[in-house]
Amino acid sequence: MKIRNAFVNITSPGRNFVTLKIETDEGIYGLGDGTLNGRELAVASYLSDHLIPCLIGRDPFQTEDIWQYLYRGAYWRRGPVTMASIAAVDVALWDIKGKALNTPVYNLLGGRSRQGVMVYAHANGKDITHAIEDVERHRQLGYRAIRVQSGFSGNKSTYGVPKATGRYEPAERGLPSEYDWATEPYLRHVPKLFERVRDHFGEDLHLLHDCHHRLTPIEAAGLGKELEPYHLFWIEDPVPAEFEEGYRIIREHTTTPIATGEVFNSIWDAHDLIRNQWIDYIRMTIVHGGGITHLKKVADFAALYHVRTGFHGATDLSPVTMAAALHFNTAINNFGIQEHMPHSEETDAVFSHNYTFKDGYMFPGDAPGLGVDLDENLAAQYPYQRAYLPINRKLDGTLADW
Ligand code: KDG
Ligand code: MG
Repeated sequence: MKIRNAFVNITSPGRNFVTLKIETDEGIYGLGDGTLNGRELAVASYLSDHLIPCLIGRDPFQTEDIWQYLYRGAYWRRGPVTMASIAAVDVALWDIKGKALNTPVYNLLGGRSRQGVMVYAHANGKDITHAIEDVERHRQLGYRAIRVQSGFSGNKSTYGVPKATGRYEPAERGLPSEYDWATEPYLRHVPKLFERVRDHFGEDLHLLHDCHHRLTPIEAAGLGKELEPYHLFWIEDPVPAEFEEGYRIIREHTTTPIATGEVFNSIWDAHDLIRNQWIDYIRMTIVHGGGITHLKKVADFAALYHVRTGFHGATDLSPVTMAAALHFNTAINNFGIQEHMPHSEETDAVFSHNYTFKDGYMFPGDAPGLGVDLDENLAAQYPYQRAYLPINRKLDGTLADW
């Protein structure tokens, strides 16, 4: 079998997605996600202008060799644009392989290691009372693990809470919005939030929280310590993670588990975090981490250090990535949890899929390959729209991490 052609689809059914379709001379095709929130067109160009010409005529079964060719062959390694592009190719090839062998991708990665993939939902509210109502709503939908974020006095807005009613979607159309940020009221608020939530729901629910890169190591260490009585499943991204050593300080002060890595794109972003056991969960997922081929190595390396996966699963990761993650999570031993932020109806109509949700678990389905398809006619009705993630400034105007 040979790769005959490949092209990039950009569509915006509610939000932007970049999808690579690779076609073979035997009529089988595969899909890969290359969406990079706010920088979509850079990946589209990397794929169309630089990778696709190198793929034509290759054997799509050679996932390892093609991955090495694209990674080492570029000379310029790593970075989110490069690695999302390589991921799009890699995932499309695994999809082709599964279809050609008439088996779901999880069978190519080790077969079933579990019955279902535990997922966590997002609950939020403009204050603690509304957040508790939203936790209850998600509990009734069957979720056993829930991330909780709420607004608080002292900051007009915060990460994870919508400005108005409706679903939370961080990317906004047009140029980047600017929000203000003050750490002190946040640090006073979060322990009160989890005290109330635990008090209301008891111990029989996994609770998670995303700090979204906004703290310093010593602030995060203090927060982790204050949250210990509420037994969180994790706090996520307590500090900006490019400085891995910062996690040592957090680790030395608290037993609250730590998750990070949604912005990572290579094992070399997480190597020290894992081998020093400074984190408990690695969140780098398939689209931003170079695809299934690289993530399998990352997960196997992490397993040696008791680090489990907790893949990013926000709406800016397309249904193709969700499907790939569910196959992956079904197969590996050191799976921890998977984030689940359901896509809009428009997105699900463009990307029909076999994966399902029931009682807090998701299932990849047994269709050959990934079990996702792209309706290109429908996709064409939603042209690309420029959109960005927001910017944060401290109250005196200093630019801060969002
Ligand atoms: O594109 C950025 C979002 O995916 C990110 O802000 C979502 O932090 C996030 C999460 O944990 O889902
Ligand atoms: Mg996050």
